[in-house]
Amino acid sequence: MHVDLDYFYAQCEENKNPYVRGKPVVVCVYSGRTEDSGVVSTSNYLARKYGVKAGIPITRAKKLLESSGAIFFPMNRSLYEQVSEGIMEILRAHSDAFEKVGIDEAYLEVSTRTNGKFEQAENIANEIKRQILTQEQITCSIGIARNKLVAKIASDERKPDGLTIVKPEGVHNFLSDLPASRIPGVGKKVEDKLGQMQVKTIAQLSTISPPILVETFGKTLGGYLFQAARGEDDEPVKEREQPTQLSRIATLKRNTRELPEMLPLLSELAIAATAKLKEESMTCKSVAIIAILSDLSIHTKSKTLEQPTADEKTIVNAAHELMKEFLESMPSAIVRRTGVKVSTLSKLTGQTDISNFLKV
Ligand code: TTP
Ligand code: CA
Repeated sequence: MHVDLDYFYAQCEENKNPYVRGKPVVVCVYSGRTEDSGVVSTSNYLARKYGVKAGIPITRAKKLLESSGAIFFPMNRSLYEQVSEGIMEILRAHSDAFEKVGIDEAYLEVSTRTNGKFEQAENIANEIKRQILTQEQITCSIGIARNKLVAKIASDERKPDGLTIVKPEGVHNFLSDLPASRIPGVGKKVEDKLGQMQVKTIAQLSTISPPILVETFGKTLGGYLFQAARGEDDEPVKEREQPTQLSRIATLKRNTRELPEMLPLLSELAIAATAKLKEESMTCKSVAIIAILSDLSIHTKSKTLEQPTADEKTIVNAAHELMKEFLESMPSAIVRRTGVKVSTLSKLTGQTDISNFLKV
């Protein structure tokens, strides 16, 4: 089973700001250079009717939506992460094995609990939809098939609030008329190359011989396309391994050893690392700063916290303190890039822990 949340960031904003319902909603990543510079992260389906979708410049979105009453939100990643976390808990509870592949997407192995019966999988899918809607007011689209590839293509078939079941005997029919671009991993570049080979649909792709695919796309991608066109995929649903450390690193606007000049970026990185930690439902016991100097030498300085935490303030303060100590210990250091690393991670388990954790 592949579950994909519908227009996810925009749906979170609709729930948080009910006054926007019925209007085009656009979630933006502002770059901060000028008032409207940046790109669209996602939009609700109404905004998409005006041609506004992920990746287009905000200025263009504003033109397309002129006098439509559209509402623009800056990206609020920690809100989306909290909503996602609640949903992932629901999904995990309905699976034999669970693989989260992004903030709004996951694969669920349900073969054992359904005895391989698609009807039972359908019941589970409906129950999942009901629980996500009740608990988080979010709709999702689900695909069910005998492997991850077809399940993923299926979840994208009827959006929003879709449920598409492709039984093994129906795979061929299901895939045949779909554009080859519906195969995960087939982006603009591959699509263009296929176009030059007169390949538009998956059925047409399945007529191309392996040597030609390998010659055109290389062994890995060529081999993948050959199998994908036939709906073949034997990747298991993999429980993701827990990370043991997380870091965020970025380049300063200019090389410096002035602490006040570094603090905004350092805070931003600490906040981003904390957000990731929360997304993974983890805490850290150690915090480190990374300093890459103008001569490109790499230095780190770390400290152990009194107790495991996922508290943003604690982690930001620790990073500030460490950078101050580092600069004092290296009087000639001129910093070019800086980073924050959290380590000695542990997983928060159980519902009570997680709800406590969200209050942090
Ligand atoms: P998607 O699942 O691609 O898109 P979506 O959930 O907004 O819409 P759909 O109903 O078609 O599934 O991406 C999930 C989230 O990831 C999305 O809400 C915002 C974010 N995102 C970006 O920030 N930039 C991007 O270019 C894309 C594609 C997504
Ligand atoms: Ca989605």
